[in-house]
Amino acid sequence: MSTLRVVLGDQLSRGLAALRGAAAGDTVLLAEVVGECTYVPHHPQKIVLVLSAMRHFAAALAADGFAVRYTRLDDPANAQSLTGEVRRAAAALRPEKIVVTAPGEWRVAQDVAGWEAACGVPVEVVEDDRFLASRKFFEVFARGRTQLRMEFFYREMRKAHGVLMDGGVPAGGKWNFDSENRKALPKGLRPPAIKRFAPDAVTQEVMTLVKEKFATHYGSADGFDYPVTAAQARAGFAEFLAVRLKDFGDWQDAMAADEPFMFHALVSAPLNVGLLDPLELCRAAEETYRAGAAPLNAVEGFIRQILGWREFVRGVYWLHMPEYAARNALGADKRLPAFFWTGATSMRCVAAVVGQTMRHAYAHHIQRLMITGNFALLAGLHPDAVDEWYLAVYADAYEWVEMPNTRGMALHADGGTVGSKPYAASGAYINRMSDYCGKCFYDVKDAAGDRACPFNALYWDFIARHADRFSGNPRMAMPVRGLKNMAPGKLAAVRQRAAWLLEQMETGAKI
Ligand code: FAD
Ligand code: DLZ
Ligand code: SF4
Repeated sequence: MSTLRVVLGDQLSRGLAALRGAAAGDTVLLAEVVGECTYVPHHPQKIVLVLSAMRHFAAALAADGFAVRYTRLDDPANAQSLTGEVRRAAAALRPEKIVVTAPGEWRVAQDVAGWEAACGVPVEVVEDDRFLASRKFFEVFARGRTQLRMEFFYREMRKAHGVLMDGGVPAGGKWNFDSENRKALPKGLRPPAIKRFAPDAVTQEVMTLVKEKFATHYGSADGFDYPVTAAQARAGFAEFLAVRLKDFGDWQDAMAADEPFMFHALVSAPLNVGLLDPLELCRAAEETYRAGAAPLNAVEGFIRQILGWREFVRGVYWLHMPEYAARNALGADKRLPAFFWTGATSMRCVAAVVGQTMRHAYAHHIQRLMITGNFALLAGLHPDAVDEWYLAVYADAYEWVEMPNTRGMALHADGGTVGSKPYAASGAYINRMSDYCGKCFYDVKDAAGDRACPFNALYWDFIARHADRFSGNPRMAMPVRGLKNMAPGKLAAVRQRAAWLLEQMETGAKI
């Protein structure tokens, strides 16, 4: 019985469920299609990463004896959609069955649901067991709980997978060392250089193609140096374990204008296309701790991101889609200001994060959450526009992970499913955790004057706009009290400044 085995661009794992049990006569299909490159205007480096990794993966499969059907983006016969390419392959090969691993995104799962009718061939969708929490596991975890909290899910995951456990108890006697992960960066501390990967001939060809086809997208393919094979991705991770992991915990939340990567692992992009395995990453980090080469606060912090947050947000996404995509609990309705796409703003923190995002298709978590995300939250930008931006600009962005982080964690638009309180912060937080403010046009200590930091005015305006809602949330008691204690004259001046800033943005003027 011949089977057509479809592998999507973020399913480039040799152990992929749809490849298991492949037999002589089967064909593996990979297709580069314009539809997947443009459903949002992806950063060219993200497209290069996916297409180059697909080409390398297909070549490795073919070398191992698989029959591979590969559609290039510039093939004149290309139908330019996943459904179109599966239909074309089914018509040419006449398989008795199509097998595909469950897609990561709701949008693509809807497409796959139409393949049987489109191709006239039975379609088997097999579970994506590269994730460590199955959808069933998450449903059982969520059942009967009024609130889903990552921390409780994470503990279940640690126990279920035996990660950082000493018998029945967590290593070091504590589940979570988050409170030891919030240090500001001391002056003069320079993170080590990152291992990057010079494009080979395959990648260079893809870069030329992408530059030609997607010239209008934000950012450039130039400077692309992501890993595009599993071997490269493992080498990049090995370097993180050896050089940066020991400091990851201490400076996880720190930001610096000239240091886009700090002590982060840079594994999300290769991990999300399937070049790395999440459990292997956690086990390797744990071994580093057990060997005494990295402290527990760093290792636990790293494992929590992968075994905890990454699996948790995926669980939330599939539990609540498709209605999650329409949530807008705070009624945010403003347009995305142009500086998200250009970086042309006098706010040094925002300009730095947008600038490095443009150059590298990367920003680390606190930059995404507390600079661009925080700004979008405070200014009341519409979640659809913010989601589109995050999905387009980061090399690691797929809706299953992007949306709960953006709409949920950053914008609180999901009403508290992902986080129990909004991550709203004024300039004081940014000043404490970064070196952005010292050389900024704005004054981080001021909230109402002409040069007052926009984060300050927008912060208090945000708390004031939603004071009724937040007064019922004990975790928001402090800012609500702060608002009540503010002299009425001062509050009026601050809110006037916020109104002016919002108006400037609405008219497209620079702030
Ligand atoms: P490190 O800081 O070294 O962390 C290690 C790994 O942990 C990451 O590679 C990632 O796989 C995982 N991880 C860490 N935090 C999270 C998280 N909150 N959710 C899921 N996984 C996490 N991550 C994506 O992979 N794709 C996205 O599209 C994405 N969008 C985001 C949008 C917003 C608004 C925010 C606040 C966060 C988003 N994140 C996203 C999470 C996080 O910012 C990135 O995973 C991280 O910055 C990737 O860099 P790194 O590999 O150096 O991570
Ligand atoms: C992100 C992406 C891009 C840019 N291009 C392709 C492609 O040409 N072919 C393909 O199979 N997949 C691509 N992808 C990844 C898909 O969009 C991905 O499978 C969905 O986002 C589901 O997670
Ligand atoms: Fe950002 Fe305000 Fe600091 Fe300027 S002063 S860098 S706008 S937080």
